[in-house]
Amino acid sequence: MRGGAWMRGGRWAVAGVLAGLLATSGTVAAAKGGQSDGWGQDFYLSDSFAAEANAVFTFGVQTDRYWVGDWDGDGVDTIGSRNLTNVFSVRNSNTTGGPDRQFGYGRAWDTVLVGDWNGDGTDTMTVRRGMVYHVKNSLSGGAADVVLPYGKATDEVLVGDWDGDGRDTFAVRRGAQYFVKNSLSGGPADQVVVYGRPADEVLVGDWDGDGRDTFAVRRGRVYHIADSIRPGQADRVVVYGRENDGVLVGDWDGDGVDSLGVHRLRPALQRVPDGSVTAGALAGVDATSGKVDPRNGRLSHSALCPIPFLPTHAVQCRAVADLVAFDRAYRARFGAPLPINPAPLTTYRSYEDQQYLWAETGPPTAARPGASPHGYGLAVDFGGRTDIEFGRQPYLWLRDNGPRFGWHNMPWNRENGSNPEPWHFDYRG
Ligand SMILES: [Ca+2]
Ligand SMILES: [Ca+2]
Ligand SMILES: [Ca+2]
Ligand SMILES: [Ca+2]
Ligand SMILES: [Zn+2]
Repeated sequence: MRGGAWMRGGRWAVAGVLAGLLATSGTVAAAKGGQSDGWGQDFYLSDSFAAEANAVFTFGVQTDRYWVGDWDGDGVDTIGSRNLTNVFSVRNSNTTGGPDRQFGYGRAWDTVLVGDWNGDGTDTMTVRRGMVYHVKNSLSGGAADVVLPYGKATDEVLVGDWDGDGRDTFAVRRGAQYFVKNSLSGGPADQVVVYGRPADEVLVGDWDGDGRDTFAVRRGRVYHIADSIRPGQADRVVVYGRENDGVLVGDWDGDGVDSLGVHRLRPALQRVPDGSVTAGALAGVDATSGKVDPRNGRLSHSALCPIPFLPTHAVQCRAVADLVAFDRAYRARFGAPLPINPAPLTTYRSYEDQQYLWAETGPPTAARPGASPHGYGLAVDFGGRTDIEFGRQPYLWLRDNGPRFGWHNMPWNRENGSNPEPWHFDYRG
């Protein structure tokens, strides 16, 4: 029932599906209703707004995306995931384990919203394609139950039960303005409200258990929670988790009150296998050759170092100092950390990870295992929560200043190159 998040439509329209998945912006916010914008299969859920998690478990794999729903109608919200294709897995308890149910729905890159569209107490998926919504009232594949146009293709959409009638509907967000609608139909909004700032990440939940969903604003690890839909001050301000966490909203204990949860990737060297190739064995290797090499993706932990400002990710130790200096210069210019994409596989990519991508997505989406420039720990992909686009900041600054620190957007990755990828930078220090 409760819950929601806003999603940007149409952000996957870039060349290269894997690039779309891992290396460019997608969803910007997260919670029940929308896809979590975070990554990682380790979950920390809290039933109160205390900083401590009371459910800690693992579900899925590092490249999965996540949603929250009450899949079995027992009043308890749990986690659902989608793999790199279109297969959804849902689990009905907030504990470590495999899926209770799996089904294929929609296409791999569809924007998916979760809600109780028919008020039967069970959450299901709606696929959004531009301004057309394909509503499904059961957890299964096949044709949608209802197909409806709604709003504009560029709208950011939130899901919630705004009037407490047990059915979830949409609210359209345009900047700091929210157009709340209590039915899945066209026509004017039932309520229009201004809340927060245009750039805020917004969550939806029933924070006080009155049956109606309202908004919360996330700024880093600080959440400003409002118990009614109205402008003005938050009713509560809470601090939870870490800045890079994906955030989730749900009623994890079935008491009628929504609370927060987070999920995150494990630290880099806990995730990647300890290979046998040492830094010395890589002398003279051209990391950008694109040729299959048995050393690629098999680096020893001794050659890899977590990135100090993004410890879920690693590069070769010899590149770290220059990356940190690059980060310092970026912060001085933009007031934010160097925007390395916090998705998995955007820095060092092990041979096992390359094999997994190859098996899941195949050519031409994935590089042949053992040929990825990421397999030497000397490449990073920018993006994720920051848009990296040719001709715009911060791409222009990264392109022009990266070489001072040994990091290059190579000619073939430039706008008119053979493989245009504004987000991909190689280390040539
Ligand atoms: Ca449930
Ligand atoms: Ca339902
Ligand atoms: Ca409703
Ligand atoms: Ca609860
Ligand atoms: Zn890359």
